[in-house]
Amino acid sequence: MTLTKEQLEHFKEEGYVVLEAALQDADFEPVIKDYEGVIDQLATDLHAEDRISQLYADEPFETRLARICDEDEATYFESDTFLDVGHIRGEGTFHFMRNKRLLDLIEGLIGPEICCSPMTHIRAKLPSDLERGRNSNVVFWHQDAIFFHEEADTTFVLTVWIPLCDTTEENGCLRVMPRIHKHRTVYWNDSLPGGDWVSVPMKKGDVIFIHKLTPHSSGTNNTDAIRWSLDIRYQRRGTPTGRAFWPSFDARSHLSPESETEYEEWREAWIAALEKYPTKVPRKNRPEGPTPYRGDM
Ligand SMILES: O=C(O)CCC(=O)C(=O)O
Ligand SMILES: [Fe+2]
Repeated sequence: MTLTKEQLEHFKEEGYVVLEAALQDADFEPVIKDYEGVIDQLATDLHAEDRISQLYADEPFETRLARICDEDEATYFESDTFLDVGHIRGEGTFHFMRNKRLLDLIEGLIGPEICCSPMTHIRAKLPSDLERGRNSNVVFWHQDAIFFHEEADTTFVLTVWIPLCDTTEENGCLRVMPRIHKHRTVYWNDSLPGGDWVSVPMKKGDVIFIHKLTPHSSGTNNTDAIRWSLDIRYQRRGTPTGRAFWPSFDARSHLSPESETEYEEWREAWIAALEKYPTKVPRKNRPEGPTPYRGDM
């Protein structure tokens, strides 16, 4: 399936587009299997250290980590880092980033030469518990354009946000400000103007494409299950990712199919990169207020 004319038009006009039922349960299985394995190992380790009273082995993917975190505060606050895609380097997750259905849709905006950015995250938005000062993965309004280093300022980077469960206002679904991308402005720091926004509840299987100038956010998770999601960024092969210190990979190439990256290569590249740069290298010369965007749209 490719992007329809209407979907393309919606993206150009509104700065985002939701693609309903773009993926099937089987597409997610490799990712979920990777992370079920990670959480199982975590439970075993924490139980051995007496940090949790049981393994919660009967809990499904949607809740197991949340029950572990009910008992272990440190895991609640550290889950972001230790689960992240470059840290886990799961084979199923790698193959998901090259999922044919996904890339066919992305091709509609990027073209057939597709690079996958190292700015890829899995988010376990854990149940919020404000009384205990817990509020996992609440994301304030921002454009993704502010997260790249200068060399990618004119690159078109597409954010592909994919829920691994149904998302609702109650569990902290995504929210977007439509049409702000048309300002062609990057709003650094807190310079983003207020504006009308919409909640974007999504079903598992739906995918949203977000322009890097489209402000988005998400609130608290007021359920007792996890709002799992992936956010992956794609761009034309050969354009700078703005994260040169971490590995990008060629997800699809018609021109030189031999350049398409294999799993082992990607995994080794992450191991080497994290040894050198365990944390993100901050951007130099970060502008203070709004700046004009002169890049590709
Ligand atoms: O997952 C969220 O709540 C927000 C994620 C986000 O800001 C992004 O994917 O760029
Ligand atoms: Fe974002």
